[in-house]
Amino acid sequence: MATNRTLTILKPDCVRKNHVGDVIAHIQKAGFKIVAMKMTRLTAATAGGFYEVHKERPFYGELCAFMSSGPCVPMILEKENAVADFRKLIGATDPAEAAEGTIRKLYADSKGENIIHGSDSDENAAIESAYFFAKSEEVANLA
Ligand code: DGI
Repeated sequence: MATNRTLTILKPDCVRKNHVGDVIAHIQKAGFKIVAMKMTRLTAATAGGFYEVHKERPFYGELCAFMSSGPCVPMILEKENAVADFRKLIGATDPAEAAEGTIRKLYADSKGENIIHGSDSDENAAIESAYFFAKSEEVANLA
């Protein structure tokens, strides 16, 4: 299986609840390497651009308000089969439906405030990574 990358965001609820360290430890124990990381506060417009695919959905306004409600921690992660394995690690969108032991099951409160994002395809991982990071901010060689 090929090594590839995924984009995650530890969302504002994760930062507010002081779970950044716990969630990063969980991610690293699962074998993901951090290729890029920062803490930033999104504007509603930047959050809206990131979730543009959902702009016709009824929860879009709420989602943009939540994602810009405080600082968040975007990261690019690398591992074999990163996109699929990371989606499995974080669990279903609604924490009530997420499998036991997943990050959303352990730390999230609701479907709207579900602590963490994970890209859903290699193509989106590349687009989303470029949304947050310049190439010069990615560590080229993790060894
Ligand atoms: O890829 P996911 O984050 O698991 O889920 P998604 O792409 O379907 O939705 C993106 C985010 O939008 C999700 O993490 C939280 C938010 N969202 C999705 N469905 C709902 C929602 N927010 C609210 N308030 N209500 C929803 O039904």
